[in-house]
Amino acid sequence: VRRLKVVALAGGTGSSKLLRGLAKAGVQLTVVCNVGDNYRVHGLYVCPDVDIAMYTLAGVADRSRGWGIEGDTFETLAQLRRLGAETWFMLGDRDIATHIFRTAAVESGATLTEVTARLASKLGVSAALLPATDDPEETMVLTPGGVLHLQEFWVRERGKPRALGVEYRGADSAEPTAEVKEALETADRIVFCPGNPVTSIGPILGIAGMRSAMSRANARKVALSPMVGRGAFSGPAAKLMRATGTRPDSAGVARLYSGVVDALLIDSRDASLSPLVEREGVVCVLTDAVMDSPADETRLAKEMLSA
Ligand code: FO1
Repeated sequence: VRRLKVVALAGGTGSSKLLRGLAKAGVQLTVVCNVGDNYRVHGLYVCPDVDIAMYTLAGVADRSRGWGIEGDTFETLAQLRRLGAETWFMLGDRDIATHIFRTAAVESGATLTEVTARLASKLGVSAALLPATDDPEETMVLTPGGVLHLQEFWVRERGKPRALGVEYRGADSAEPTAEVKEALETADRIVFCPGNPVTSIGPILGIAGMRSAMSRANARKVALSPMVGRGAFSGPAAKLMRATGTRPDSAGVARLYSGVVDALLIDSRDASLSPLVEREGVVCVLTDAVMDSPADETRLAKEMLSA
């Protein structure tokens, strides 16, 4: 029998839990990763959302931190600090190998798509891992003190500055890759992982031509909300949703995905938001949206595939 072709749109930490569940679901999995939070540091090209998906599917992700490789050491970073370099963005020693490999490949002409496939294969990932675009795109946060890259806002400034807006710089002239378009067109189901709708999934949907590629896809499109009440399970979702004028709850998520997804799974505790979700033209499905264990991850993956 032919395996179900599933395309998952993924951002960072929140997304990776569902990816783990999907990887165990016996489907042919393609992961389309956000690239808006890619960041250059010490001359290295770091792609956090590609890497969290890759390390998660390779079974080496650090689950407690939500980024990097489990058991990694930070000797290189300590030495960089001795040399007086800025070290607020913490790179582990083994993680740095990924960035050296990627930077060298891209500088000798490989696309991000090509080098990601090489890295994933070497790490034993069987799912297809695709950056959403090979073109430059950067998620920028507008603050009273100026425009900050998402990593500067979230990691260096610890998400503290007031956020006035979010911009996907480069998105207008970026294009989904041929691999992404093909995956979407041939998918049986498209799953939106519970990533931050503004900084994880938003930059994917913001790429010129991505929404139309989505609408050309016949597959049913199902999203899992990352919000319970007025907060997210992790990360700066609520603050940045407010900054973009969206209510920071699952009704706001439905508004952002309106016209793109067919159904949104939200936590049962937010059952009262169901009419607001459906007003956006999105079928609302109530579930236990918390993923605290591998059993939760598997259960939610199954629910996403049958919703
Ligand atoms: N997040 C942090 O909060 N602090 C860090 O020092 C940090 C380093 C880091 C290094 C590599 C990497 O792939 C991710 C890293 N992250 C770190 C996570 C990252 O900033 C965000 O969580 C993602 O961009 C959100 O999707």
